[in-house]
Amino acid sequence: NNICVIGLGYIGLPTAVMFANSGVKVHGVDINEKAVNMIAQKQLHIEENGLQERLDKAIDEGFFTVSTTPVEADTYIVAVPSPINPDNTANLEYIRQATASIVPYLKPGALVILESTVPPKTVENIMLPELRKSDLTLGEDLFVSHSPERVIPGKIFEELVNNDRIVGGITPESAEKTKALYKTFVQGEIHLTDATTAELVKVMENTYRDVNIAFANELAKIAETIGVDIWEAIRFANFHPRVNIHMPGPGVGGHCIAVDPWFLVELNPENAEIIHKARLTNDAMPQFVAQKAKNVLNSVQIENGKVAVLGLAFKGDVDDMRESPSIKVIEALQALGLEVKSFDPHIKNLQHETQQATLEEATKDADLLILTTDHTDFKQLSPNTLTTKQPKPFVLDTKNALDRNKWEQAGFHYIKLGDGSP
Ligand code: SAJ
Repeated sequence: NNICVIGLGYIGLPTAVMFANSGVKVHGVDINEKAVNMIAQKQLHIEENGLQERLDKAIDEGFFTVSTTPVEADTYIVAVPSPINPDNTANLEYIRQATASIVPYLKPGALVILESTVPPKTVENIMLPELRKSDLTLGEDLFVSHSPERVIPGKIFEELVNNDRIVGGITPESAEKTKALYKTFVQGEIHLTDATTAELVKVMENTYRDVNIAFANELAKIAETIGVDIWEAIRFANFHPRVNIHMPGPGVGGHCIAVDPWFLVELNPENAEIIHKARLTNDAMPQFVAQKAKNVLNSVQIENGKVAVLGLAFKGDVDDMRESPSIKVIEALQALGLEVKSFDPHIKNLQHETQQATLEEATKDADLLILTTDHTDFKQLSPNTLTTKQPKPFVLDTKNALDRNKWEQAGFHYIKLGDGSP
């Protein structure tokens, strides 16, 4: 058995090297020539714990090759992006093109697996019409399934092995064949169903999280009006055995949780009411945070203040800025007339125009610091090593990530999202 993986991003590359490290011959394909060249030289174009060692091993042992076009293989795994358009409808062109690209190489008995998260019915309505253009017969000598990835960036390798998987086939045999393949390294349970159910399950999981975070953000705003620390309140509520409230924050980023709920809104707008409202609530958080910063500065008569935004990545300890709330916080602060500098130790190569400053440059003239990403580096930062402007600057913690005492002792005025401060 050998595998051709289409799409070498955050999911495709780790999955490819996992199979290769388990002794399966893998060929990886990406349309991004630069990424392909880098990978061929054992260089990473993405950051993920444990990826470098595993890629080195896969290539050194001769189990992993890469190119920009597909090759003949027994199994194809499609892991390409499924983003949303500016009008929040799904863009399935990459899925369609990736599927079309493998059709000329399909042999009798081939298995095609979709890993990308997609709106329910994508396998049926987008992939199968392309696959029917081959000489093979679906369900007879061409097997197709959806095996959505469920791994969290930062812990991808741990979760690839240990998480349960949901595998949905266009026929039971398609699902069985997929399960047998993933058993190579998956230690979690592999649950079998049909393709459309698997598509819905995956989108539901991320939507659950988005709605729950929107609920937490709503509670944070309510708590502020009555001077209660929402983080403490949520911690207490979650001692209840049937309560699991998520955490508030500056918004929801990443390419999954801020995207997938829109698939359900597009599918059935009349019934996706809470889902839609939750999306809008989370999308409004950057503006809320920026306005809170502005109000704090106004309360001490600072008009056109200087703000340092700490964190550009969409969440802690990753290097990924896709849909990052930090970028939207920066834009909202600028629209309110504030001058912004930003710093993120995980973002290299000036991936964004706002990433211009070092920590020192960003903070030395700042009237207010905003922590938007809970990187470990920020949690461990000693604030007394920072040169600060006088009178004492504010630090607005939107992730409950900083130690209040430490920052107050270093001469900052500490405030937190959702704790009733001004
Ligand atoms: N966030 C909050 N409050 C929380 C948790 C997260 O504001 O309590 C924010 C984060 O700061 C971030 C965003 O939500 O901006 C999303 O982060 P995340 O850690 O919740 O999720 P992702 O996007 O890194 O990964 C999710 C995971 N899905 C679920 O946990 C249901 C992962 O398992 C999926 O594989 C991944 O989406 C995906 O690829 O679909």
